[in-house]
Amino acid sequence: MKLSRRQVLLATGATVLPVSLFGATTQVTLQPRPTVAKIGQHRLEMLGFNGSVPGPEIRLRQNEKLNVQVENGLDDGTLVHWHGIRLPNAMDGVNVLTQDPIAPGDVFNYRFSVPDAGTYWYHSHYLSYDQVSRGLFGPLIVEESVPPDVDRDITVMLFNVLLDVSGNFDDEFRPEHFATAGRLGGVVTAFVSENEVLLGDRVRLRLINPSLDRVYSVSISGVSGFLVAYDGMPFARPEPLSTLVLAPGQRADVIADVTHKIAILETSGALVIEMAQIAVSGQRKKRSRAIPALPANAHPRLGAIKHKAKLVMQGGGGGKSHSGTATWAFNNQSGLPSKPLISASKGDTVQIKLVNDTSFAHGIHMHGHHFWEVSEQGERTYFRDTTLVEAGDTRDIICVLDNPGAWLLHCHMLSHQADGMATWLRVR
Ligand SMILES: [Cu+2]
Repeated sequence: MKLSRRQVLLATGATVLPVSLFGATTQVTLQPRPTVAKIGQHRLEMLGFNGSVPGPEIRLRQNEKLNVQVENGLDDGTLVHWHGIRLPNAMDGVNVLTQDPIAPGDVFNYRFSVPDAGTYWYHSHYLSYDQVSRGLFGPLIVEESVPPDVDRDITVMLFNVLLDVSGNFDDEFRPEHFATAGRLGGVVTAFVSENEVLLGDRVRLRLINPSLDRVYSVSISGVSGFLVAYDGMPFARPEPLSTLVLAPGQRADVIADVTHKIAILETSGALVIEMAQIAVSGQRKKRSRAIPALPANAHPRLGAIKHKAKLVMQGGGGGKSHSGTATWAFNNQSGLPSKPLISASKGDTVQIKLVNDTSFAHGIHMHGHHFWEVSEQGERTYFRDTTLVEAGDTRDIICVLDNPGAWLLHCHMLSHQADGMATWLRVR
């Protein structure tokens, strides 16, 4: 189900106003509740927003306002986080740092505007290792003021589930799920928002990895085109499309021309798994114009580096010992510390050295900001909100902390976060 701005406004009886004059508001209700969901060929008892996995696609234009009423239909508390959106801290949906959980039966209204165009997503951020793995996530699409010239705009969410011996959804977390690469399900699939295209169509594919722990190596057959953005943020120059590595939380935008039926393939293991197919139902004349870069989002202005910090990832199976109290730790501390990793003034530029001293990869996500990944040669490269640091690797990131509040910095392998990998940044 896709909720466009217009449909939502019509459904709520609101008036559509020109964005440039008043700034339109999109009103959405999200109700997390138990749901029977179709995952691959399986019908499974899970959780969903508004009865579906993924939850409804929320779509609005850059700089518009979003009002989301969350009505908790679960037996547990819940919270919703808007991954990658630069929003006021109080709307970030993080337990302890920004709000208390929404109790069963209670309602909470999230209100914020969306300053950056691109591909984002929303998900539960309370008991998230459990609630996200059960299906509480959905796409959040922010359209450019002038969208690129494409025939179809298709969302692709990569997901997997673990089944028990009876073929039901396996909701158990075992110690090895927390202490290794995570809880990786054998049913690997992709939810695509459209099932048919025409040969010659120019398509935008928005790939999102909402999975609990799994890193995908994705290749896309049947198209010829370019990679144009990571984590919502456009590249100055589109890059040739090759295999895409997406850690939990990460996104990639592709613009490409259809040359054959499309297959979304997972290629990280020995087996190639076809996660989804998009059929061809006819033909149109192919565009001759080159695929353009997306319009840039506003980047923060870099200053001299005011704070330098090191974040050492520790623990896990086969890992060295540390003095944290759980399986994993950051800087010898498991779970959210009382003091932030960095306490900055608004606008400070900071550098964080991410050191992976474990035997597993970690996808580190910063809330409320994007940051630059820095190459080994010391050059700023991609502007992202989640960075994958492989076992034994080190990566510097540089960030302008320009959004006041208390912001979580954590591993987005949510099994790792649940078992120790979280810290935070303070911006005053
Ligand atoms: Cu991790």
